[in-house]
Amino acid sequence: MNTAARLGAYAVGLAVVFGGALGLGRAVGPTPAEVPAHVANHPAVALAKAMTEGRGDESSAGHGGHHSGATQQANGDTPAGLQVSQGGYTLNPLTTAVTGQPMDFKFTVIGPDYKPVTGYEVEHDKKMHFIVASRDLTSFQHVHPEMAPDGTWSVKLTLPKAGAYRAFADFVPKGGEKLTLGVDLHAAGDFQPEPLPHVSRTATVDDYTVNLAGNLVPGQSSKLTLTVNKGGEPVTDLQPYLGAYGHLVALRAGDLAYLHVHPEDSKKAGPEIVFYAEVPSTGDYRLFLDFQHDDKVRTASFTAPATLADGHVPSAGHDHTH
Ligand SMILES: [Cu+2]
Repeated sequence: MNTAARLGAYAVGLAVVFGGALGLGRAVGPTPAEVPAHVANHPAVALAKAMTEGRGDESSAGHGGHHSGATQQANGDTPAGLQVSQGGYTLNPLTTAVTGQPMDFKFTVIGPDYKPVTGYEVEHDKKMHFIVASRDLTSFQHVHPEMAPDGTWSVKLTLPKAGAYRAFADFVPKGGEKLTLGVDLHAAGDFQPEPLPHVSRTATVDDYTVNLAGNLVPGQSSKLTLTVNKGGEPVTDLQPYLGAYGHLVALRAGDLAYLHVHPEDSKKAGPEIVFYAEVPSTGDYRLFLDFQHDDKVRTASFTAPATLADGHVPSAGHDHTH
């Protein structure tokens, strides 16, 4: 992006940053499309493309699990969740001593008037979606805090192990734009970092197997189809959860950029759940699907690399660049 375009992007400010993924997704359309010119011509993408020359099939890319690709931004938009303060709103944790024990985690969102925000729009049945993921992306929780009249949110939370976590508050302040603010939490104790789980199109949770079809393509609205099976049989009686048959959160490996993923409106209760995700860059993403069946919400997790439009995974350059 040249300087003028970059300034233009800043000028439209909120719309780009907060609504960018959806906006571009709509412009490009849900059906497979060519990489937009501004993306295709971006030096990082051109470089990534050049680096994929002679690249083998996807499975070889997935072989390494983590580090399957370089993280190169496809456009100038700032992904959500990377900032604790944005657009005049600040995520303010009130609970500072975080432990592995069950706790009542409290926070406020401070608004442009420096006071806790008390007015929120309802989105997906809730005023506040609170996501907590370990920084190594091996743990994920999606919970819904309750707000006191003074704007203090609280939620029962147990961090499963010691280490660093990222907490995301995903909300729409009354009269404002959709925002996702993020803050780090640190659970004391003996910390054993785990590598990013290997790239896989299959995830299991309890008796359920979920398959992932579709590729994440930087700068494009990418169709992802998740198919839920139980004991080898397709599940056709998924229960609506928060107004949809599934909710998908995508976090970028490396910085935990938070992706807004939009479900396709569907009256069909499975086995397929369709989403449109737009990733801002190449690199690996961790996808977390929440779905409800037999009155229980479960989470299926996948590691997926963002690919170029032809399905190739750009290489980080450590295995075959010469
Ligand atoms: Cu939620």
